[in-house]
Amino acid sequence: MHRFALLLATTLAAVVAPSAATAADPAEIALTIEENRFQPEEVRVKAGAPFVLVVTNRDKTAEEFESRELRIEKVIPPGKTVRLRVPALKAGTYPFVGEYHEKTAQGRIIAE
Ligand SMILES: [Cu+2]
Repeated sequence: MHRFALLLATTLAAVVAPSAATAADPAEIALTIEENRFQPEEVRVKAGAPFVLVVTNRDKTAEEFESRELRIEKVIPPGKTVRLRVPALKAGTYPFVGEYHEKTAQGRIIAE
């Protein structure tokens, strides 16, 4: 049976203080884990620019965000949000999974 509740994940622009003269903070990309799936399952980012994945686990069990390609492995407790800094990526596709529910929790980052 298909779930059709699509939560629109918002890409939050980093808030930069008006006086900040340095380069903008890295973009923040929101990812939600719900019913052991990522939403969205596909994220597009600019190649060559670091960013921050802001991952919220709405499930009642822990999940582990894991990507061999990104060299990230991080447990996200139930109900918590974790910020994962991702360095600039070369153009390409970088799969990730929720290791505790690998059959359903699958996604990818596409750097272009
Ligand atoms: Cu793991």
